[in-house]
Amino acid sequence: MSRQPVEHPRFISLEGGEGAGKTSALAAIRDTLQAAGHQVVLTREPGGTPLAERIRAILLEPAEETLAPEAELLLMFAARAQHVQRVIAPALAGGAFVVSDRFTDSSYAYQVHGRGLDRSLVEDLERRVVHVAPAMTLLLDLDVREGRARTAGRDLWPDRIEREQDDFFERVREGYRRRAQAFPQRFRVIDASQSPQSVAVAVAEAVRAWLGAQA
Ligand code: Z5A
Repeated sequence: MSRQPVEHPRFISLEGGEGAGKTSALAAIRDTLQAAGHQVVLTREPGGTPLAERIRAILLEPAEETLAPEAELLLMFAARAQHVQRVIAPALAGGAFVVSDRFTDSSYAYQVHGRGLDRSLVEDLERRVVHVAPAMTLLLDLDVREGRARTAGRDLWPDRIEREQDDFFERVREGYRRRAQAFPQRFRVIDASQSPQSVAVAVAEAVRAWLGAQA
């Protein structure tokens, strides 16, 4: 069935490039929602269910055989279909807030802008497979080199996507910025070059303001 994904009022996604600081931002979102009395389910993509985590391993483990961009996209959506049906939709139906570390915007940023795949292919998969969208997306925006410098010490064995060159990640960043411009109601862009504490404060303020506007 093909239909536009519907924004769910308790669904939040977090996006950004490598090293943007999603880990502490996620904690700030969770803490803010819990402080307001809400039940929160934190999850991530690709992954979020045992089977989807196995697909994540295929996607991220470096392999001799090059993964075709189309295969990469379809694996992202295979994991997403499983994630939506097994975790996200049941949690939303049960009244919880769902906070996903990455969602469909990642596929537009990485597979459309980064890899150069046709946007209509992703739009079609989104309409046919996903059917749900976040009502708020926090984008941690950061200079590509700064982000990569942050993770350089940690990633002794960079994953398959982290092995891409800077120009790939520049296209990804530009892709995110264009999505934020195209969907200003949904996106909140956070300057991720600030200290972790300042990013956490900015994230918490954005979530509180959003909750206030919804009430
Ligand atoms: N992907 C895709 O292509 N298509 C899709 O549809 C989806 C995903 C869903 C896996 O995602 C990959 O999948 C990802 C996109 C692709 N590929 N890449 N590259 P992931 O989210 O698991 O991977 P990631 O983005 O590479 O995660 P990351 O590098 O760990 O980023 P992060 O979570 O934002 O970083 P962090 O762990 O919070 O922080 C990284 C380091 O920076 C750490 O040492 C921190 O202490 C430090 N840090 C954090 N914040 C700061 C500040 N403010 N100042 C200084 N240092 C900081």
